[in-house]
Amino acid sequence: MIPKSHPRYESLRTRNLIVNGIKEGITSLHGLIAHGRGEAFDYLLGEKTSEFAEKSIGAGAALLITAKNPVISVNGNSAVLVPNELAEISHLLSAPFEINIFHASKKREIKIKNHLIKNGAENVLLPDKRFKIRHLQSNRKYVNKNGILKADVVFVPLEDGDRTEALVRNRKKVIAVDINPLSRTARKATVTIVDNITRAMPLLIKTIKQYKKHDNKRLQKMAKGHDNRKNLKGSLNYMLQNFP
Ligand code: PTJ
Repeated sequence: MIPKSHPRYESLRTRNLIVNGIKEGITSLHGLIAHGRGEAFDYLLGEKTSEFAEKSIGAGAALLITAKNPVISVNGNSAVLVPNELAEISHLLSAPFEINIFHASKKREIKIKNHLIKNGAENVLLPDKRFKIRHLQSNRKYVNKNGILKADVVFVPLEDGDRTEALVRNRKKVIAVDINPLSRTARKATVTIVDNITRAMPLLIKTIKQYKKHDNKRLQKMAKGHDNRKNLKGSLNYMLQNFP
């Protein structure tokens, strides 16, 4: 049990989530490496959400609300770090989940699904070998026909390199959460939220609730006006200048 007074409480809490996720067979062992990389970038952010991330959260919320068929793609890291928040977003948007993992394992897909359901999710889809997206060689090309296949907007909280690019080439808009502004995912997504997923998700929920009151035209304009490249540059400069 970590005392809340510990100066690194939040960091230790999230480490434990990943470690427990591995013990429970939800998170891949590689998830540890991904998490460590995330922690290093979070130091550069001063473990705070920047104004650039706030901007992307706004654009991402606008894109998600105005999507016809939004879907939330989940892997072994996001499932254990923010399951309740993901479930809340899914309810707010009436968007299904689709499990899509890099380190292929049917067993882990089912474990992720059950973990999401235990945390309030309802509609959780699994990939189906009868359907695939183009421009992707790996196992991740298999998708569900009621999820990623028909989606116009895919929310990808935290993942590795080549799939975002493939999703975009399949004419889908992608909203990614990636604390590394230099990653392939960050550079290829339509909207990248450069922040720790644990801070970004509550803010995204708050923004979706607020923006649901706006009309669609205004939201579409906001989403269209987002310049991802400029935002990534801003995030990177923020990190470089963040020393006291
Ligand atoms: O469950 P699977 O098999 O799909 O595997 C999931 C991981 C994450 C292990 C897999 O997708 C992978 O290997 O990812 P990468 O290539 O390590 O990339 C993960 C990205 O997420 C990196 O750019 C990290 O900086 C970033 N990241 C890690 N932790 C966080 C994060 N971004 C936001 N919040 C975090 N907490």
